[in-house]
Amino acid sequence: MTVSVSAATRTIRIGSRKSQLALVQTYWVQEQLQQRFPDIKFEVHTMSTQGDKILDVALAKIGDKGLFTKELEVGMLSRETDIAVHSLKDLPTQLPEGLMLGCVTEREDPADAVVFHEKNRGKQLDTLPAGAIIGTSSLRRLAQLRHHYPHLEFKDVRGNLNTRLQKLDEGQYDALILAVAGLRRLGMGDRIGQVIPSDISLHAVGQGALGIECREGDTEILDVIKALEHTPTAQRCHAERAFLRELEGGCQVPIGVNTVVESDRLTLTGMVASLDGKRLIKDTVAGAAADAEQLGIELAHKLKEQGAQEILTEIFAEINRG
Ligand code: DPM
Repeated sequence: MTVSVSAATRTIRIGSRKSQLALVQTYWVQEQLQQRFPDIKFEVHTMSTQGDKILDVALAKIGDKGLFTKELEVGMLSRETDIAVHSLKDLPTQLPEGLMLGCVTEREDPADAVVFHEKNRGKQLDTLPAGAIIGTSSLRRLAQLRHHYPHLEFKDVRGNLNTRLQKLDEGQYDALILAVAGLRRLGMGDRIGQVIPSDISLHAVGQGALGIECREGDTEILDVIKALEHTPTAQRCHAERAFLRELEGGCQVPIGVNTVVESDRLTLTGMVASLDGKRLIKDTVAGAAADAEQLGIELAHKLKEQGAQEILTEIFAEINRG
């Protein structure tokens, strides 16, 4: 691909969070771009986000509006940086005015994984003893796993991956639920004891993909980052994000998805669950991959017709109360 680059674009500044996972992801993007555009200088600028600072409050209670992304967005709007690399699942579906999702990279396995405490080696979720404590602060994971494994107990866990694994190893939990993608990117894929199949737990919208955000109208920069776009992943993620947006769910609600693109045809499955896991509404739509967003909207309407809105309204009330 040839992209003409003006003098002003000779340096592109990339905003990133400082966590180990964020940096691994950002350096990967930097390296991929550098290989394709040797004449441009790509600089990484790190920043702390609200989500990195508030570590003692359950995620669901601090709201979801760009907890891990806002400071990076301010950086782009004030022209301190030009682009930002995010775990796509942390990027809200509504972006601030003036910014856009410019690129979606190829997805890692989007599934969730179980990491077991050493004493539970060889076990799986269904063979853990009754009352075993599972660490997660994802309402999505909580609701679906409660639905399938009523014998398990769930406890909040916060902090970065290393902190969480340390708490597990210290014996505070019997097992943790974490994204396969994050563990693999940090070279800790060998700690995965079980990959949870999609018929048990649907993954989060955008899980396993990176999203590169940029300013609207910066066409040269957009052309540069588009070089890393993976079309089938982008189609899947645009369908998933349209589904979430249409349900008006933030990232901290029990909403899960699974998408497949094959021969330009996209199949999207989505679910909304109550926190106790007792009610779970799930359905599937399929159509042309080029109509990804439309399919996401269609699925949201299907779930609303089956009572998804009531479940979400209850959950928002519950979160705000407690
Ligand atoms: C969001 C959720 C979690 C992260 C909620 C969810 C997990 C929180 C938890 C929106 N962001 O998944 O239902 O379990 O306490 C996050 C991770 C990654 C990106 C870590 C993880 C890495 C994987 C990826 C945190 N954001 O989910 O284990 O790139 O998708």
